[in-house]
Amino acid sequence: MDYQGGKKHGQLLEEIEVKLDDTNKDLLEDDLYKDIEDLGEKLESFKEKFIQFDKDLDGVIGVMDLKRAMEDLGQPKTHLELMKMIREVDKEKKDAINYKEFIDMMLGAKTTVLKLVLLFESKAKKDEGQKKERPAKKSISDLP
Ligand SMILES: [Ca+2]
Repeated sequence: MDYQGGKKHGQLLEEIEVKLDDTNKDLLEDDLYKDIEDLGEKLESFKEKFIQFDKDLDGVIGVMDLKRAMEDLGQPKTHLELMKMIREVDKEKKDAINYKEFIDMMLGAKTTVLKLVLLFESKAKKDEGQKKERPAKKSISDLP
């Protein structure tokens, strides 16, 4: 989260964490999810992932957020690919993924590209252990 330091960013981050914590609390009490093992821990990690992907911290993962997040992961995608990834998850058809949709995706049975990326990334992080490197692959095709 070293992307855009400064006071404003810190405040936004705090605000969104409070908001997502509230949603997590509601979800923990939701009958729909009561059978899921370690739900609290899972929701906590989903919250962190969501924030990692919501680059501008406005509460939804839009196409520009996803573009930057995928670049951070060293997996740049075309606009079309990004839109496809979002539309797989975006039930409200707003061309962005809100937190509830994100949770439904992570807990749901459906396999989406974004979910695969997240699962793969978690595993890669574990395998990587202490080593911390930020892939910064950019190419001419990524220019707007
Ligand atoms: Ca956003």
